[in-house]
Amino acid sequence: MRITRFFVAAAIAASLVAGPAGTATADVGIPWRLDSVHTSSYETSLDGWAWYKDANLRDGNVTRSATQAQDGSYGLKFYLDGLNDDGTLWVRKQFARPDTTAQYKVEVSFWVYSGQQSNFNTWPIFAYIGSTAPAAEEDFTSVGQTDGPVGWAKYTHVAYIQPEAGATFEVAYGLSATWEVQRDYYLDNAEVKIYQIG
Ligand SMILES: [Ca+2]
Ligand SMILES: [Ca+2]
Repeated sequence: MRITRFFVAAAIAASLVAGPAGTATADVGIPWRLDSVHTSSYETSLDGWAWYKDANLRDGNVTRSATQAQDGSYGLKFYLDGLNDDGTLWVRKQFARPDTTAQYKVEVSFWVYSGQQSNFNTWPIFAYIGSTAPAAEEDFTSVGQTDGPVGWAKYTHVAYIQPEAGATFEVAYGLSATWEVQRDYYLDNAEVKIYQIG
């Protein structure tokens, strides 16, 4: 995992305790105030999110689809060709910081649909918040696994942005192939919350 000055120690601890629908507890007592919420349900467009894959993924893409939706009628279909037994596919969007002199807390949440339940052969779900764009699986934080209970499950990741980190930051989420099959997963309803102190 790449750790830069972008993350403080508390951010690492928070990401470890933030699981599916989980709540980070590392910053209890800090008076975080919600500054803004950016919701993407993908009903008419990708809403500024663009998809990327790392060099290990044999093939893959992200398209809007009405096959499954957690909110509204459309979601994102992630198609992964896992025949390399490896590879990561994600969507990414850049956000501006309202005030570049203050520390911020950023939380991204999103929903993943699993069409089956499996006790093995689950695929890791990843999220990322950072000052530069992620390029490969090792840049991401694991936030859970696919194919738990059938249906939709929510995943959350939290990070902290230091004052010196720059005027913009990148948010990304997606999943990795770990099995030699081709699969579709549906994701929807991403929410990026930006908190300011005080
Ligand atoms: Ca939607
Ligand atoms: Ca991998």
